[in-house]
Amino acid sequence: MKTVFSDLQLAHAPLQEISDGELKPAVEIPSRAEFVLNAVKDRKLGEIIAPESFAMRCLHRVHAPHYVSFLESFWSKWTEAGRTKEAFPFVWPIRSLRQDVEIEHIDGLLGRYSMDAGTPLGEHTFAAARASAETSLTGAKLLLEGETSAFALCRPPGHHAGFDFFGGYCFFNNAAVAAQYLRDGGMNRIAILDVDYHHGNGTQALFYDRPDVLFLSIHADPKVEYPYFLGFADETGEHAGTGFTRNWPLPHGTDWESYVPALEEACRWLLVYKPDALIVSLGLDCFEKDPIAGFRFKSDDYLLLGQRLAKVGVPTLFILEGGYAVEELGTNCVNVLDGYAG
Ligand code: OKP
Ligand code: ZN
Repeated sequence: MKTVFSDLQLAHAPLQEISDGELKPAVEIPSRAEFVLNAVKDRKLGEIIAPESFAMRCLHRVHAPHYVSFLESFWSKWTEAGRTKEAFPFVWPIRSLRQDVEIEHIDGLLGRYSMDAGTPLGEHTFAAARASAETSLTGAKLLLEGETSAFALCRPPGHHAGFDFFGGYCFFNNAAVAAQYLRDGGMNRIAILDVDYHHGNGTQALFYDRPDVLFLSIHADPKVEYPYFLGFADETGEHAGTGFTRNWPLPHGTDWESYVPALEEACRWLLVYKPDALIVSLGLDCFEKDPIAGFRFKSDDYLLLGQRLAKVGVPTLFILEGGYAVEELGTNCVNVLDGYAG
């Protein structure tokens, strides 16, 4: 299996994040990608290639052009306001505040285009996020060219990012951009299986009214876990997309054994839907030692996950999402890919 990776992605290097009422060391850090890359090399998974460049049009198929421009111009606006360090939003246009005003100040823009205060932005965030999206696009292109699997080593992750907002360490929705690219490349039905510990709210929302992209997600119950406001079992799609979203919220403490029934159900949906391609939003934060999550996967369980996904028998693009136990991240990630490749 080929791996796509760009070291431009390492340039986004947040120092701190707002978490648990404190400024804490950031967890979505460049070394995550380095650990995964080293494991890909050590375990001889296959060739590692750099992403191609893609027109902005590919991002605009999924994200509002004004949102993409906001990210592109963010650092110059931030520094014009006299700021020198990384940025966090702190005010949002929620219920009773106006959505229709034109915002000039960067602090207002940050609130307009974000879902949380937990996602730092810096000088190189746009460049890294763009490289991350191009990494997933290159992986998708490999499938269009006939590869039966590919691994997009993406960072920053994508599944929380929506049409016009960032959050949850995500800026461009890599899985959604790849799914749309596969559709535009002639594939008729795409399935996305999101196995990150957190619900992929951005991906779900982007395809909620569409039958051509099936979204399946197994994750921690949003009643007690981020992102709190989406990912419940009664969300099954709307309009033409009715029935093409499924969520399996699971309790804190879920281990592999109690995860398998949900995974089997998801695989049954894949069997019925018969997608031309499967995109796996591959978060590794169900791992027992993950510092921000509450499931109990062991490293070997990730081999089983890969083996199970191989049995689905559909061309598959793996896209890296979360996973913050950095020391074990490479092993866990490549266990899935190795399990898949057999
Ligand atoms: C991104 B991905 C913990 C704060 C957690 C947000 C988590 C984003 C997860 N105190 N903040 O889905 O792995
Ligand atoms: Zn996650």
